[in-house]
Amino acid sequence: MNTLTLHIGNKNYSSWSMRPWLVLRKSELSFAENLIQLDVPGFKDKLLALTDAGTVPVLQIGDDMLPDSLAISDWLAQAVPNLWPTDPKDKERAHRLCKQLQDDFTELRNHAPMNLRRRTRTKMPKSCLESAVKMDGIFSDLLSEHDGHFLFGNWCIADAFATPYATRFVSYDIPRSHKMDTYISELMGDEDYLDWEADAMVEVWELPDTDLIYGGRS
Ligand SMILES: N[C@@H](CCC(=O)N[C@@H](CS)C(=O)NCC(=O)O)C(=O)O
Repeated sequence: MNTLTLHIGNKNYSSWSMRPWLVLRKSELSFAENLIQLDVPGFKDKLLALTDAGTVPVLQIGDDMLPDSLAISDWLAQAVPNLWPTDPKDKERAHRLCKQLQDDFTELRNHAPMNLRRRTRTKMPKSCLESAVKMDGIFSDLLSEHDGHFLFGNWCIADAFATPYATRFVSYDIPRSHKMDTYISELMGDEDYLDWEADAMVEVWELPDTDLIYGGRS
């Protein structure tokens, strides 16, 4: 197998980067990581030097560059078994859910940006809370339908895609069902997640616009 390097953004803020990083950890493939500090002068040029997408994450496979968290996860699932559910219907549903987690829930994403160091109890806007309720419903139904602690029973790529959202519920103290809360604790107690979080906690870079959203540090 070619050498793998995952190019990522700041661990405190880059929700997109966290997903394939978790998938890579679960794949047990060895990989290097290259962190590019986001939103500082010259950062976009560095991203565009990797791929035309101009975004992270990017998986470097030998000399090839693969952008997009879901494309990277799909590539890894081809290389390593069991990263998607084994049941074909569940596999298809898990894939569709990942796409939805990429494209939908805009209100939740915009009003509650991932910020692992953040803890606030400020009341969030109605549209954000509605988006959260919708996600809680989808996740709770899947958890009820499957045995095990994860959306489709065993851990799969959909759980990696859910993890940055889990942190938002905690950072912004967003109301949730008991089932959702238990699931969030599972994701945020995961040893690979905790390694990522530990790195985020000691990062020195701050994005004031994100840190100050909804009342600043509290
Ligand atoms: N659909 C892409 C989105 C990636 C994305 O938007 N990444 C953000 C980092 S969290 C980024 O690179 N932002 C820099 C920019 O857009 O200039 C994926 O799933 O990887």
